[in-house]
Amino acid sequence: MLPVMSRDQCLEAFRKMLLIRRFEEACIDAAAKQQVHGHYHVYIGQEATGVGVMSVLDKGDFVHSTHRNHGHLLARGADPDRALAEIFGRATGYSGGKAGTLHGCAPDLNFPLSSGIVAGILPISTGTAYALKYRKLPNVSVVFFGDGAMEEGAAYEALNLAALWKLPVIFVCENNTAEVERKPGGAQYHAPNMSIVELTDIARIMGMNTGIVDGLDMGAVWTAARDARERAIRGEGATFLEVRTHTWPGGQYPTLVTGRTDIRHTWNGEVPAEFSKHEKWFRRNDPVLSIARELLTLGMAKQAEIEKLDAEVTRAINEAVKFANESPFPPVEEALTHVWPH
Ligand SMILES: Cc1ncc(C[n+]2csc(CCOP(=O)(O)OP(=O)(O)O)c2C)c(N)n1
Ligand SMILES: [Mg+2]
Repeated sequence: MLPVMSRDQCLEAFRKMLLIRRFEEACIDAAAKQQVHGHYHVYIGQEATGVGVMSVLDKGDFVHSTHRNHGHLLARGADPDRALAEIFGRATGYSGGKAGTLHGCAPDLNFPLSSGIVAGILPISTGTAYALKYRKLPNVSVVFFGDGAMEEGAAYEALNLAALWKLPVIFVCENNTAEVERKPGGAQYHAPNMSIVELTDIARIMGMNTGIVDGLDMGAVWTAARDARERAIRGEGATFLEVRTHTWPGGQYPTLVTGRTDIRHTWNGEVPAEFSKHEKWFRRNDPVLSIARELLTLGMAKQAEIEKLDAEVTRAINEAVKFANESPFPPVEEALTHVWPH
């Protein structure tokens, strides 16, 4: 429920969610035109998680992400022009076009990197937390990762050290397979193969604070992240949050199978006939529509305000697409700069 946040905070958080949604839709369009090269992953369906967590962070906190980093970057306040230019491989991107979609970062926002290696980012974020503690800084290290990371050895090593050394980390495990009934060994193509049922049990037996949060409930995400941050700053160590969302049906090879989000579905309750087999997405699982409905129901925003926000955000993303397309590719002579030889 939203009321734990002020009206201004709610509207700003919702604006960021919409920005992410329009950005990802633009990426899918661009990929269809071969403007995004190689495989990429979008954050559709998980917007309330990144935005909810990021809303409680301080400038001095550090954020780390994965192959699914676009939404985290924008939620942290990244410039959509530079973020999209990076995904397009252009010289004006955050990493001069060399990081692309998989290694999104914004160093000026204390967002040092994302790793495309599943679970590879957990030890790095734990190292950041160690540095914060060593320097006695009043900040936290936040790391986003998928449920799939819990199959990997690197995750266990990072969780162990974070627990042992009481490091200021917030581990945000984005379980985007909430609809899958977890059974030991019962993997499905998009859900990990685990010997346990509850992912939080792993962190709990290490002595960490844990929580399971509904990823459609931005207020709950916000509260859980705020409490985790406060504990970490008090020296009480790391928290492991599992945030559950339902798999967006267009995600595997990103395709707009639920259409371009029509914000009017918030109040007209329509499920367009062409998308009827994804009815649940429209009625319940889409966090953008779900939060918009909450804003309306609670009287925090009117239809016209929501439409205005959407128009502003759409304009900003159209400009980002233009900026990215008009930006040059990095010069060939720079192919070997800013890379490590091996
Ligand atoms: C170590 C490693 N193994 C396999 C892959 C291939 N891979 C890329 S994304 C992905 C699924 C990851 O699932 P999850 O962590 O739940 O993230 P989600 O895509 O669901 O957000 C896999 C297996 C990889 N990138 N790194
Ligand atoms: Mg997953």
